[in-house]
Amino acid sequence: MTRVIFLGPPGAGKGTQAKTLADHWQVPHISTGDILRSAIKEQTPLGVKAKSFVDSGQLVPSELVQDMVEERLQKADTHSGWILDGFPRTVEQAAFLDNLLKKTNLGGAMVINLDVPDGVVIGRLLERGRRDDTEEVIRRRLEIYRSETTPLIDYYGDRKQLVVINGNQSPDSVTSNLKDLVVSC
Ligand code: B4P
Repeated sequence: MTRVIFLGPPGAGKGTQAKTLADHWQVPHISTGDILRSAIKEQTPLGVKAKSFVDSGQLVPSELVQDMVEERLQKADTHSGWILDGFPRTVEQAAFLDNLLKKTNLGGAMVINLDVPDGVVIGRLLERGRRDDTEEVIRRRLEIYRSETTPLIDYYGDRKQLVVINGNQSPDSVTSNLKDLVVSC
Protein backbone atom coordinates (compact mmCIF):
# COMPACT_ATOMS: atom_id res chain seq x y z
CA MET A 1 0.00 0.00 0.00
CA THR A 2 1.36 3.42 -0.97
CA ARG A 3 0.85 6.06 1.69
CA VAL A 4 2.96 9.16 1.17
CA ILE A 5 2.90 12.56 2.86
CA PHE A 6 4.60 15.53 1.19
CA LEU A 7 6.18 18.21 3.35
CA GLY A 8 8.03 21.27 2.10
CA PRO A 9 7.69 25.04 1.87
CA PRO A 10 5.03 26.64 -0.30
CA GLY A 11 6.13 26.26 -3.91
CA ALA A 12 8.44 23.30 -3.17
CA GLY A 13 6.59 21.27 -5.80
CA LYS A 14 4.42 19.17 -3.48
CA GLY A 15 1.37 19.53 -5.72
CA THR A 16 3.40 19.09 -8.91
CA GLN A 17 4.99 15.83 -7.74
CA ALA A 18 1.92 14.49 -5.94
CA LYS A 19 -0.17 14.77 -9.13
CA THR A 20 2.39 12.92 -11.27
CA LEU A 21 3.02 10.19 -8.71
CA ALA A 22 -0.67 9.66 -7.94
CA ASP A 23 -1.17 8.86 -11.66
CA HIS A 24 1.87 6.61 -11.66
CA TRP A 25 0.93 4.69 -8.50
CA GLN A 26 -2.82 4.79 -9.19
CA VAL A 27 -3.73 6.25 -5.80
CA PRO A 28 -5.71 9.42 -5.03
CA HIS A 29 -3.91 12.75 -4.70
CA ILE A 30 -5.41 14.49 -1.69
CA SER A 31 -4.43 18.16 -1.62
CA THR A 32 -5.90 20.18 1.24
CA GLY A 33 -5.07 23.37 -0.71
CA ASP A 34 -7.04 22.13 -3.76
CA ILE A 35 -10.02 21.05 -1.60
CA LEU A 36 -10.05 24.44 0.14
CA ARG A 37 -9.76 26.40 -3.13
CA SER A 38 -12.62 24.41 -4.65
CA ALA A 39 -14.79 24.99 -1.52
CA ILE A 40 -14.01 28.73 -1.75
CA LYS A 41 -14.96 28.80 -5.43
CA GLU A 42 -18.24 27.00 -4.76
CA GLN A 43 -18.91 29.17 -1.68
CA THR A 44 -19.69 26.14 0.52
CA PRO A 45 -19.89 26.78 4.32
CA LEU A 46 -16.28 25.51 4.60
CA GLY A 47 -15.18 27.76 1.73
CA VAL A 48 -16.78 30.84 3.27
CA LYS A 49 -14.97 30.18 6.57
CA ALA A 50 -11.61 29.39 4.87
CA LYS A 51 -11.43 32.24 2.32
CA SER A 52 -9.85 35.02 4.38
CA PHE A 53 -7.20 32.64 5.79
CA VAL A 54 -6.16 31.28 2.38
CA ASP A 55 -6.18 34.72 0.72
CA SER A 56 -3.92 36.19 3.41
CA GLY A 57 -1.52 33.21 3.54
CA GLN A 58 -2.51 32.06 7.02
CA LEU A 59 -3.33 28.49 8.01
CA VAL A 60 -7.02 27.63 8.00
CA PRO A 61 -8.07 26.58 11.56
CA SER A 62 -7.01 22.98 12.13
CA GLU A 63 -10.43 21.68 13.18
CA LEU A 64 -11.85 22.62 9.76
CA VAL A 65 -9.00 20.99 7.83
CA GLN A 66 -8.93 17.89 10.07
CA ASP A 67 -12.66 17.21 9.57
CA MET A 68 -12.15 17.62 5.84
CA VAL A 69 -9.22 15.16 5.76
CA GLU A 70 -10.99 12.60 7.96
CA GLU A 71 -13.98 12.63 5.64
CA ARG A 72 -11.78 12.33 2.53
CA LEU A 73 -9.75 9.41 3.94
CA GLN A 74 -12.95 7.45 4.52
CA LYS A 75 -13.76 7.32 0.80
CA ALA A 76 -13.48 3.95 -0.94
CA ASP A 77 -10.74 5.07 -3.36
CA THR A 78 -8.24 5.38 -0.48
CA HIS A 79 -8.16 1.61 0.18
CA SER A 80 -5.14 1.11 -2.05
CA GLY A 81 -3.30 4.09 -0.56
CA TRP A 82 -3.02 7.85 -1.02
CA ILE A 83 -0.73 10.83 -1.37
CA LEU A 84 -1.35 13.64 1.10
CA ASP A 85 -0.22 17.04 -0.18
CA GLY A 86 -0.39 19.97 2.26
CA PHE A 87 -1.49 17.98 5.31
CA PRO A 88 -0.33 17.83 8.04
CA ARG A 89 1.05 21.37 8.38
CA THR A 90 1.30 21.55 12.19
CA VAL A 91 2.24 19.16 14.99
CA GLU A 92 -1.41 19.21 16.09
CA GLN A 93 -2.51 18.05 12.61
CA ALA A 94 0.22 15.37 12.57
CA ALA A 95 -0.95 13.98 15.93
CA PHE A 96 -4.52 13.98 14.62
CA LEU A 97 -3.43 12.03 11.52
CA ASP A 98 -1.45 9.53 13.62
CA ASN A 99 -4.58 8.81 15.67
CA LEU A 100 -6.68 8.44 12.56
CA LEU A 101 -4.21 5.96 11.05
CA LYS A 102 -3.96 4.00 14.30
CA LYS A 103 -7.72 3.48 14.20
CA THR A 104 -7.41 1.86 10.75
CA ASN A 105 -4.58 -0.47 11.91
CA LEU A 106 -2.80 -0.14 8.59
CA GLY A 107 0.46 1.38 9.84
CA GLY A 108 2.06 4.74 9.13
CA ALA A 109 3.05 6.64 6.02
CA MET A 110 6.32 7.60 4.38
CA VAL A 111 6.99 11.33 4.79
CA ILE A 112 8.94 13.13 2.08
CA ASN A 113 10.38 16.58 2.72
CA LEU A 114 10.99 18.44 -0.55
CA ASP A 115 13.88 20.71 0.27
CA VAL A 116 14.06 23.97 -1.73
CA PRO A 117 15.70 27.30 -0.72
CA ASP A 118 13.43 30.30 0.01
CA GLY A 119 14.77 32.39 -2.90
CA VAL A 120 13.84 29.63 -5.36
CA VAL A 121 10.30 29.08 -4.05
CA ILE A 122 9.55 32.81 -4.03
CA GLY A 123 10.56 33.02 -7.70
CA ARG A 124 8.45 29.97 -8.63
CA LEU A 125 5.34 31.25 -6.88
CA LEU A 126 5.60 34.77 -8.30
CA GLU A 127 5.79 33.17 -11.73
CA ARG A 128 2.76 30.92 -11.02
CA GLY A 129 0.72 33.95 -9.94
CA ARG A 130 -2.22 32.30 -8.12
CA ARG A 131 -4.32 34.82 -6.14
CA ASP A 132 -2.37 33.96 -2.94
CA ASP A 133 0.97 34.24 -4.78
CA THR A 134 1.70 37.94 -4.17
CA GLU A 135 5.09 38.71 -2.63
CA GLU A 136 3.61 39.82 0.71
CA VAL A 137 1.40 36.73 1.05
CA ILE A 138 4.20 34.38 -0.06
CA ARG A 139 6.49 35.84 2.65
CA ARG A 140 3.75 35.30 5.27
CA ARG A 141 3.25 31.69 4.09
CA LEU A 142 7.01 31.11 4.38
CA GLU A 143 7.11 32.56 7.91
CA ILE A 144 4.21 30.34 8.95
CA TYR A 145 5.89 27.37 7.28
CA ARG A 146 9.01 28.01 9.39
CA SER A 147 7.17 28.43 12.67
CA GLU A 148 4.34 25.89 12.29
CA THR A 149 5.44 23.24 9.76
CA THR A 150 9.22 22.82 10.14
CA PRO A 151 8.76 21.20 13.62
CA LEU A 152 7.27 18.28 11.64
CA ILE A 153 10.74 17.54 10.25
CA ASP A 154 11.84 16.54 13.78
CA TYR A 155 8.44 14.98 14.55
CA TYR A 156 8.68 12.54 11.63
CA GLY A 157 12.49 12.29 11.83
CA ASP A 158 12.21 11.00 15.43
CA ARG A 159 9.67 8.43 14.22
CA LYS A 160 12.04 7.32 11.40
CA GLN A 161 9.40 8.15 8.79
CA LEU A 162 11.20 11.06 7.11
CA VAL A 163 13.12 11.14 3.84
CA VAL A 164 14.59 14.38 2.43
CA ILE A 165 14.66 14.91 -1.34
CA ASN A 166 16.33 17.81 -3.15
CA GLY A 167 13.39 19.66 -4.73
CA ASN A 168 15.70 22.21 -6.39
CA GLN A 169 16.08 20.18 -9.58
CA SER A 170 13.96 19.88 -12.72
CA PRO A 171 10.47 18.46 -12.06
CA ASP A 172 11.40 15.27 -13.99
CA SER A 173 14.55 14.73 -11.93
CA VAL A 174 12.59 15.14 -8.68
CA THR A 175 9.97 12.66 -9.95
CA SER A 176 12.65 10.17 -10.88
CA ASN A 177 14.29 10.46 -7.40
CA LEU A 178 10.89 9.91 -5.80
CA LYS A 179 10.07 6.85 -7.92
CA ASP A 180 13.47 5.29 -7.07
CA LEU A 181 12.96 6.00 -3.40
CA VAL A 182 9.52 4.48 -3.07
CA VAL A 183 10.43 1.39 -5.14
CA SER A 184 13.43 0.77 -2.88
CA CYS A 185 11.36 0.95 0.35
P1 B4P B 1 -1.20 24.69 -0.93
O1 B4P B 1 -2.20 24.55 -1.99
O2 B4P B 1 -0.78 23.44 -0.21
O3 B4P B 1 -0.02 25.42 -1.70
P2 B4P B 1 1.54 25.55 -1.82
O4 B4P B 1 2.20 25.07 -0.56
O5 B4P B 1 1.74 26.96 -2.21
O6 B4P B 1 2.07 24.72 -3.09
P3 B4P B 1 3.01 23.48 -3.54
O7 B4P B 1 4.21 23.17 -2.70
O8 B4P B 1 2.07 22.34 -3.77
O9 B4P B 1 3.64 24.02 -4.90
P4 B4P B 1 3.38 23.58 -6.40
O10 B4P B 1 3.72 22.14 -6.67
O11 B4P B 1 2.03 24.04 -6.78
O12 B4P B 1 -1.69 25.73 0.22
C1 B4P B 1 -2.37 26.95 -0.03
C2 B4P B 1 -3.07 27.50 1.22
O13 B4P B 1 -4.14 26.60 1.68
C3 B4P B 1 -2.20 27.68 2.47
O14 B4P B 1 -1.50 28.94 2.46
C4 B4P B 1 -3.29 27.63 3.60
O15 B4P B 1 -3.98 28.85 3.73
C5 B4P B 1 -4.28 26.59 3.11
N1 B4P B 1 -4.02 25.22 3.64
C6 B4P B 1 -3.70 24.14 2.87
N2 B4P B 1 -3.50 23.06 3.64
C7 B4P B 1 -3.70 23.45 4.93
C8 B4P B 1 -3.61 22.78 6.19
N3 B4P B 1 -3.28 21.49 6.29
N4 B4P B 1 -3.89 23.49 7.32
C9 B4P B 1 -4.23 24.78 7.25
N5 B4P B 1 -4.31 25.48 6.10
C10 B4P B 1 -4.05 24.82 4.93
O16 B4P B 1 4.52 24.41 -7.17
C11 B4P B 1 4.52 25.82 -7.22
C12 B4P B 1 5.05 26.31 -8.56
O17 B4P B 1 6.39 25.86 -8.79
C13 B4P B 1 4.23 25.80 -9.74
O18 B4P B 1 4.04 26.87 -10.63
C14 B4P B 1 5.09 24.71 -10.38
O19 B4P B 1 4.92 24.60 -11.77
C15 B4P B 1 6.50 25.18 -10.04
N6 B4P B 1 7.40 24.04 -9.83
C16 B4P B 1 7.13 22.91 -9.12
N7 B4P B 1 8.20 22.09 -9.12
C17 B4P B 1 9.20 22.74 -9.83
C18 B4P B 1 10.56 22.43 -10.15
N8 B4P B 1 11.13 21.26 -9.77
N9 B4P B 1 11.29 23.33 -10.87
C19 B4P B 1 10.73 24.50 -11.26
N10 B4P B 1 9.44 24.86 -10.98
C20 B4P B 1 8.69 23.99 -10.27
